[in-house]
Formats: sequence, structure tokens, C-alpha cells
Amino acid sequence: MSSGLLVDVIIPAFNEEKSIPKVISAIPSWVRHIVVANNNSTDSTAEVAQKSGAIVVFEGQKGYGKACLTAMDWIKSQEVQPDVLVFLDGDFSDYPEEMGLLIKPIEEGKADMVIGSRAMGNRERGSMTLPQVFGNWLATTLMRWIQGAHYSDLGPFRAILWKKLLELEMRDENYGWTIEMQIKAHQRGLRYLEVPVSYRKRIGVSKVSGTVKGVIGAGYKIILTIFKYWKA
Ligand SMILES: Nc1nc2c(ncn2[C@@H]2O[C@H](COP(=O)(O)OP(=O)(O)O)[C@@H](O)[C@H]2O)c(=O)[nH]1
Ligand SMILES: [Mg+2]
Repeated sequence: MSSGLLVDVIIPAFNEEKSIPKVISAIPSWVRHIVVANNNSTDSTAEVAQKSGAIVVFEGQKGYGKACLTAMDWIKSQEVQPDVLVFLDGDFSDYPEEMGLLIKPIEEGKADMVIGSRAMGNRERGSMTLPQVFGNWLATTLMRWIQGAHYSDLGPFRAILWKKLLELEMRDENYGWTIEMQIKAHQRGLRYLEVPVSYRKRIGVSKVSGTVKGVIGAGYKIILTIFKYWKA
């Protein structure tokens, strides 16, 4: 696909030196800027990302959302603003070459935001941990009951119109980021849909769903965010 839209990509990455070059090289060539948001990685994530052709922005404060916000600030500082922003993890679990599937409904004017759903797509066995599968089910079920929003996943691989993303006034600085975006998109009347995406076992060590601290921290934050945005 050669999109008529100007697309930039943000990748939050913490210690992903092994996977990040693979992620970057699988991103379609029609993407303009690939912005890797690095929070104090102690390995060579920043160097290898830069060598692979990405722009690396540094954020001293840890947190998935904080990294995304810093990368957004960098994009805001550019003279030419993108039409679409894509978020992607740096662990090579997603298939960056599927990006066109996320952009297509936006390009066709059918959606403002498209979530890559792993629940609807092909998942390699073991690519998602049990708490992750259960957590996604619980979060999307609560969102349906409480907000009336229809999602099957909190997948990190997603595309959104840049202007709409700015209107969402994103705040969360860690693992409430994905669900905050989904709830706000629903409450503020964005047209959203999901497309199936593939998912494979990550390269390197999980920072969230594979650790007890990560599961408890992310689970707590996700539930808290659902209640925080109870009403539109
Ligand atoms: N910049 C930044 N990225 C993070 C942080 N924590 C996790 N990540 C990145 O967020 C993505 C998802 O983390 P991951 O460990 O794969 O979580 P999982 O998929 O739930 O197991 C990866 O690209 C990580 O490198 C953080 O504190 N800062
Ligand atoms: Mg992951």
C-alpha cells in the first residue's frame, strides 16, 4: 500500500536492543518519521534504533504513556504535522508490515481510530500470557458495561488521525495509556473500529505482562482508568 496520508510512528521502548532493529526494518517505506521513545534504557536501544533509521527521543521519567507523550511533543514541534499516528511496541510481537490494514479504514474515511485486535487475529501460542488474555477480556467487558464501548482488545498496535489524537488530551503516563485512548475515543464520538492483527512471541524480556509487578501494576491502572472515565 502506498498511502496518500502522511503517517508517523511512535514506538515506546525500554531495553529492546535485540528487537528494535527488526521492528524498524519491517515498517512500510511509506511511513515518514519513526520516533522511538526511550526511557533510560540501560542497553543500546537508543543507538541501534538510530542506526536503523529512527529518530530517538529521550525521556528521563519512566512509563509507557510518558514516553508516548514525549514523542508526541517532538512531532508537535515539526513544521509539517502528520495525518495519521501509529503506535507500535518495540518488542517485535506485532507485525509492522500489517500497518496498511490499520490505515486503510482511515484512508477510506470509515474510521478516525483503528485498533489492531489480537483477540480477533492470529496469535502464536504463548505470545500472550494468561493474565494478559484475562486482563484484556475483563477490561473490554467492563468498558462495554460501563461506557458502552465496543472493543475486543487493548492492543498496542493502533492508528489514529493525528488531529483527533490531540483532541483526546491524553494524560496517562504509564499503563493506562491504551485504555484511556479507547475510552476517550468512544466518549468523544470518534469513529473507531478494530481489525484483526497477528501477534507472536516477543524477543527479549517482558516488562509488563510477564512479570508479577507488571501484571499487578498494569491491571490496577487499567481498572482505575475505567472508573476514572466512568462518565463522558
Ligand atoms: N519507553 C518506555 N517503554 C516501555 C516502558 N515499559 C515498557 N515499555 C515498552 O512498551 C512495550 C510493551 O512492553 P512489553 O514488555 O512488551 O509488555 P507486554 O507486551 O505486556 O509483555 C515494549 O516496547 C516495551 O519496551 C517504559 O517504562 N518506557
Ligand atoms: Mg509485548
